[in-house]
Amino acid sequence: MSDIIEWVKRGKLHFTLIDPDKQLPEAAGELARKSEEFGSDAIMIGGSTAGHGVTDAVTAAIKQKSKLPTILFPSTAAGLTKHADYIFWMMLMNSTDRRFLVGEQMKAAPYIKKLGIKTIPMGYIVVSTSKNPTTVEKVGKVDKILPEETDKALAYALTAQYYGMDCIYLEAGSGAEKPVPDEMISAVKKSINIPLIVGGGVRDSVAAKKVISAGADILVTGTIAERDLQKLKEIISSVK
Ligand code: 1GP
Repeated sequence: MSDIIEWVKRGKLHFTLIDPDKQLPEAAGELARKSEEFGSDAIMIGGSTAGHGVTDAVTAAIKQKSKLPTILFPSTAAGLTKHADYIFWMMLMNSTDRRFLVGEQMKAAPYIKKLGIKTIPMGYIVVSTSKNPTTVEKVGKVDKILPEETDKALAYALTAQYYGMDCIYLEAGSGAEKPVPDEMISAVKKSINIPLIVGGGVRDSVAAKKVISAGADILVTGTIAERDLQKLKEIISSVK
């Protein structure tokens, strides 16, 4: 069992996502320091295109400035680094591309063993809440889950749980127009018995509160952390 099961026993959590392609190492370190000061619980590191070089430099800088656990959230096997504490060992459950089900994982696995990074098995489910598809929808070639298709999201979440995943991530995609709907979050939370992470499109404390009240154990925010530190602070307070 991975550490995430223990972490959620502390209460509702907030994770800050840093995209190594959008932040220089020094700025990323500073953002991690601020996130820790505001009460965030972990730093996720990843992006749709981030490769080894930038991930390595950014993660090392984050480790220098913050004591928070670092969790890789890579889109491909290229986004690995020895500096991270953990990796979300993801299967993009609703991908139609073998690459995101087992292909990239197979490339990464031997390195994970060598580097000794702890894995957190995760069922990653991307929900289509935006008119214009988000990057993860396009890159991941998703079997679309529309906001009203709660049963479909639920079926994917249960599938992941029965595979033995330690958590589910219901994701609207970075920069999504709207977060995952409350009804979907509640329905998934009621049906699973592993931690539920929710992210994508949360830009203020009102939206954050809704996601947490609906049943998310962990809220992830990325874009707002890059744009507005005051908003990030308010979001983290509303989660706590
Ligand atoms: C991406 O859900 C996260 O996995 C973050 O999304 O950038 O919209 O906060 P935002």
